[in-house]
Amino acid sequence: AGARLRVLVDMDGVLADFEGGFLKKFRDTYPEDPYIELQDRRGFWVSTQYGELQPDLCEKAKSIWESKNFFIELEPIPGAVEAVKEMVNVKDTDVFICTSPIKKYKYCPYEKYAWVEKHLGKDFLELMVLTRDKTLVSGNLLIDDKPDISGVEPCPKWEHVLFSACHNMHVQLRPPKRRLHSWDDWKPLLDSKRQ
Ligand code: DGP
Repeated sequence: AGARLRVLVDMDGVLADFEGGFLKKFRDTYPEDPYIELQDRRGFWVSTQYGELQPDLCEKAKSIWESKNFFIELEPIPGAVEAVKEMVNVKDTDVFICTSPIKKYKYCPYEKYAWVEKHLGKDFLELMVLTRDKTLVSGNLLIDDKPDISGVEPCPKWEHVLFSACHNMHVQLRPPKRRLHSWDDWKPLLDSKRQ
C-alpha cells in the first residue's frame, strides 16, 4: 500500500512492429530470395533463423534493420500507443520505455527517439531508457517479447511478463512466468502487481 508501480515497456515487438517491418523491407529489398512467414518465425533472433534457411540470408537480414529509416518507419503494435498513453496517467504508476539499441548505432538510437516523439509525443522522451542490459534497470514489471532476459544483475527485481509475438508463440513458459497476450489485457496485469 502506498507504493508506486514502476513498469518498464520494451519497444521492438511490444510498441513497434519490428517483425512486420522487417519482413516487408526484406521482401522489397531481396525479392528473389526465400523468406520466413511471420507464422513460421521461431526464436528471438531473426538473423539466426534466416541464416538457417540459407547462409547468405543472415547478413542480408541484418542489412535490413541496419538501414536508415528502418526503425522510424516501424508501425505501432495494435493497441500499444493507446495503452501506454493511458498507462502514464494511471495513479501511482511510473512508466519507462526500456529498449536495447542494435550495436550498429548510426541510425537506431536516433530513430528510436524519433519514433517515440512521433507516436507518443515529446513528453515520452523523458521516459526513454536505452540499454543493452535490462537487468540494470529497476522496476516492478518488464513487458518484453524476448523470452530470456539476462545480464550482469543475477536477481532483477522486476517480473518479466512475456509479450506475445510471432517468434515466441510456441515457447513454453516455466511457471510462474506469464504472458501479456496483447495490449487488450494490460490493465488486469498492472492490477495484479498492486495487490
Ligand atoms: P529488445 O527488443 O529491446 O531486446 O532489442 C533487441 C533488438 O535486436 C531489436 O531491435 C530487435 C533486434 N534483433 C532481432 N533479431 C536480431 C538479430 O538476429 N540480430 C541482431 N543483432 N538484432 C536483432
